[in-house]
Amino acid sequence: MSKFKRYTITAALPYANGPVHIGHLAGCYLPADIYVRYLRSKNEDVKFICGSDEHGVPITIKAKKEGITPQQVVDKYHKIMGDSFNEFGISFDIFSRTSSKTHHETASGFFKTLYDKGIFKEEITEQYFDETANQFLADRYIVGTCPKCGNINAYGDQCENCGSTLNATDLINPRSTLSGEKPVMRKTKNWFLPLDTMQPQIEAYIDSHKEWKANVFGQCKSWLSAGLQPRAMTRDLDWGVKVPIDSAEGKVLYVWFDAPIGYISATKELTPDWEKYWKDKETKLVHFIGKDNIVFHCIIFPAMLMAEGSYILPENVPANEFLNLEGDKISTSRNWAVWLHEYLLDFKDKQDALRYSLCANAPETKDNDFTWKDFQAKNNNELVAILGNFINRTLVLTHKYYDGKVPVAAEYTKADIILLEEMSRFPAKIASSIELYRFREALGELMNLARLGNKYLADNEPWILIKTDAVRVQTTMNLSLQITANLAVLMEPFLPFTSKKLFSMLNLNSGLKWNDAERTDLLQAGHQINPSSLLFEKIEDEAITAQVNKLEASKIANQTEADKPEDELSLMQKTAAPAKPDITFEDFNKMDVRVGTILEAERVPKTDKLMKLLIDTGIDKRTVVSGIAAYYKPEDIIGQQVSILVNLAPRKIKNIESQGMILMAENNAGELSFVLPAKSNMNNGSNIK
Ligand code: B3M
Ligand code: ZN
Repeated sequence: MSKFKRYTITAALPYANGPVHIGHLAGCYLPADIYVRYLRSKNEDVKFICGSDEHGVPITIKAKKEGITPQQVVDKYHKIMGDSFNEFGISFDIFSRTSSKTHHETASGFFKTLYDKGIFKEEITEQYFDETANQFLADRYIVGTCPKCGNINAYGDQCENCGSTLNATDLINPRSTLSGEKPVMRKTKNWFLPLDTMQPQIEAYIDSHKEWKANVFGQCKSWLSAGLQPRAMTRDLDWGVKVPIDSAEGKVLYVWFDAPIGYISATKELTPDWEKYWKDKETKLVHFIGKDNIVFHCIIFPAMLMAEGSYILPENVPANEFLNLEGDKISTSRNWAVWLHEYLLDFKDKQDALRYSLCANAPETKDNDFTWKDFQAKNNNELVAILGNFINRTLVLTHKYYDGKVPVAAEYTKADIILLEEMSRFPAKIASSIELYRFREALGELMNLARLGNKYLADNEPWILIKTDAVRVQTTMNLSLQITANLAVLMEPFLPFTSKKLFSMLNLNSGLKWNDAERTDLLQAGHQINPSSLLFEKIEDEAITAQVNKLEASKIANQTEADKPEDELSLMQKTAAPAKPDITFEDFNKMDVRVGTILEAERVPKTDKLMKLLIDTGIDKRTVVSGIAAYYKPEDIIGQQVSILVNLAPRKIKNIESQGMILMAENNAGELSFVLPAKSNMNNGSNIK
């Protein structure tokens, strides 16, 4: 298949501070699992590595909140996560944890190697310190305004709004999340990875991977062009892997130093042969992650591996974007999530329905939205009506006409020969999409094979022909059964539970592999199949309404929450974002802003936010796509005056050319309002300056 002899596939180590939700699944665990199951089916040598990330501030913050120790937090969530992944069919070869002895030894050994090689810059710097809590404030212990995008709730290590990696000292207006107080500066010694001096090597590495997904490559390039900065690999905290040098009393490794080494320690725990999977150039190392982890996997971890010197580097990092839920960002603190362990209780034995809908809707190239209605539609209109329907008809007719024995195919018609050819092309088609990490496309092809089967049955109508041409029906049913057998093989990575059931109904060896599906005779004439049952059940409205109500309840609880006296953080939300850097009058003058009037308005189909507007600008009439649909109804804004930037270069949005931009005011809650002239006698085309 490629120049590689074996594969090391990792999925991001989830923080053991909460259960798994559908955003995690769609972001990395499901695509990783599909990829690995496919590789196994291709008989590749593969190790699928994961475990829980048990260090770092997210854990200690959670412990404080729940009034238990960090160890109790990680024990609790390591188990919940591991069990639910397992029940959902995420087929890790190991789900380890970073509190393990092997991990502590491996991570501290790795640090020591870099230290002994003189890689780190040892520096005394001023770091934020909370005098009330008597503690240094690293990473998530501190929030403040992001210097890049103005988000007022950026963390000390990362801004979740714009994705920038930050140092705590970059934050404007910092606040301790422990006491809410303004921290003071205090001197402390830390060890820095000199990403600045390593930039040329890192840049060469990234540039050798132009095949990476555009979102991943693009993010890397933008960090590189901003210029890499040295980054502290140690922290003044007490929870984590102790820094293995004498002068580092009371310090631990930065969680993003130890966590990726967790992949290595887990492999060590899995197999004594672990070095093959990490040090042999013929091993392909692929990290599946969500987009907020890109910099750590594409820049910082490779830099650590380069500095160490004996390891291979990640060959690909196919990060996904985010999955939203019912139009809103998934949020643990607001309980706006579909929790996997709850899904597994509410939808017994329906793992594949969720696997299907998350894969069909995976946020591969942009953020996507999960809605319960869409989940129901995907199950009922696709799994039941296309895939299930084809297989069910085939199996039922086989039992009815032939007592469950595969009939002999008689003579092939021209149409049969075309069908056989088409069938045999599916394994390669699906494989090539999977190998390019295009799992939605791959799943779409799998469904096309079922569609092909449905069409074949509809064209040949065996249920009518049985009365007049029984011999012809034998051939039709034989071929339909062959398609069914191929589906059982090819669906395994996506729908492993259904595949298993189907293999057993077909009384077929589930050890069949991917390339077997290139054949069109997996079921021999005379082979006895087992009694069949429905592979998928319809999901009724009641089940969906119950889930929607559950979310509604979270929303109401959050609103009541909002009525409570404001805490420090929400007060900060009321403050305006800081001003952007100065521009010259010439810069300003480049913008041509006019008064215009909305002539027509309609929602852009299949989007929540977008509206297509026709605007009279006084100069011309033009189309503008604007993200206002959540705040205005089309019928309410026809005739509305607006301010419009008319010399913004046209750009395509959802395939519509947008020629300009409507200026909107946005408050801290994200609500939008038109910005209009205060007098009514401003004709279209009036300059705004
Ligand atoms: N625990 C971050 C996260 O869950 C982190 C991933 C570590 S992968 C080495 O978003
Ligand atoms: Zn930001």
